Amino acid sequence: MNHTHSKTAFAKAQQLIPGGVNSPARAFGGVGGSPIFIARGEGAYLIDVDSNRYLDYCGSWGPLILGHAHPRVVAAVTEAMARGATFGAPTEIETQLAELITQLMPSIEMVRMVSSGTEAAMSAIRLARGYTGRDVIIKFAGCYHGHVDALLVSAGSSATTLGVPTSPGVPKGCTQDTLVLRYNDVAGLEEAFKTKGDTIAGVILEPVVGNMGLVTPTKEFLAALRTLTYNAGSLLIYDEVMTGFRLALGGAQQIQNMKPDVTVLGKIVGGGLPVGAYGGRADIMRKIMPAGPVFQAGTLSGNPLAMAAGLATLEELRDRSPYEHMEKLAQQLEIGLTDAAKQANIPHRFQRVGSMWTLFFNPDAVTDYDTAKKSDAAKFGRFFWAMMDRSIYLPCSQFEAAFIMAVHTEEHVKQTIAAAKEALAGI
Ligand code: HOZ
Repeated sequence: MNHTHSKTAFAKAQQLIPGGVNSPARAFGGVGGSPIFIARGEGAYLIDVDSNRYLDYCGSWGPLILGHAHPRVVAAVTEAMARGATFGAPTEIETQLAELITQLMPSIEMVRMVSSGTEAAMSAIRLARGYTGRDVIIKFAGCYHGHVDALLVSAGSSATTLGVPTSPGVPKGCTQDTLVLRYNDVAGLEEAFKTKGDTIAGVILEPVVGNMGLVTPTKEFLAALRTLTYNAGSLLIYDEVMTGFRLALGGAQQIQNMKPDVTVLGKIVGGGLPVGAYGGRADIMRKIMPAGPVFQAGTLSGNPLAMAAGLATLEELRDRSPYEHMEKLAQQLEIGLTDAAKQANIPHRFQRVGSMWTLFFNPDAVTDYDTAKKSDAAKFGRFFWAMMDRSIYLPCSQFEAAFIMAVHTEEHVKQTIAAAKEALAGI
């Protein structure tokens, strides 16, 4: 496959943009080689600047559940743009999107829009601290909540791919109140609450982890999270940036039958435009300025274009529910890729919830950060490029989830399985 234009574009970008990219996850650091530069997207396909066409399982890392350039989203954004890009004053569409979010996720009684998942997570922990008057936040190793100083410790996603335990530039003071525990470790959680319960403002987690590859919580872990936070007066914060509106209309909390106090949203809620949001119980959310004392602000928060993209996306998901379709395809993919890996004699674990999945090059179940890190990332890199050679675009790291989109078809899945058979046999 010819990548000449991508290579030239990357060389130029590296002179002007650190590392040639505006976010490290896309630099192909976990798989080697240089990133392809994208010219456009069409439904389930990405087309690069060398006119190569790929079947896409990254979907811009999750937001594009409806596929690229979905007509309803394009129309909504085009109309909004014609009315004006931003006013820095309230618009009715912000309330419309807020209303739909509260209908789809009943634990969210009020919601505040921001411009990224990072901003939403940062604001949610400030709110937890402001609401409880306590400082300590518990996070879990391998979960990623954006590049918030206080949460950039043992973080997943590109921090894991690139081996960054804690970034330079994050002062010790910013993380001294962050307690990092092991995902799925009930005893560790109980111990933390026993010794420090009255200092814990909140516990933040990905309720199904996408950022160390796909990792699921145990029932016991979820039950302990809810009970311990409730009893200690701490807030349970669900980071549903990846899972929100994806695992079900009501997110991971719907399929887990959980009621977090605060939920962090991003990706799908913006339909591909830069949006984050955080919401929860009304008594908690009323602590946010100007209703309450916890400060948080943003010129482009609730931006009309972004709201239009998010609203059109959520309405489409509500009206045409693609979840069964995606589940069926995901099951077929799981069976096909698992068989292909077995035939090639490759130690593996295929882990999946709904349309989120990871093929771990790991003989054991991946339940936390330590087991995730035992995966053979070099082998994943070879698999990634072998799939690229067969026109399949996967997230470029072993430590990320891949996504089925509503526009994928059975034919796409068959093509992917056939490609994987060849790819796995050759690595
Ligand atoms: N949050 C995305 C999935 N882990 C990564 C996107 C990025 O860092 O560019």
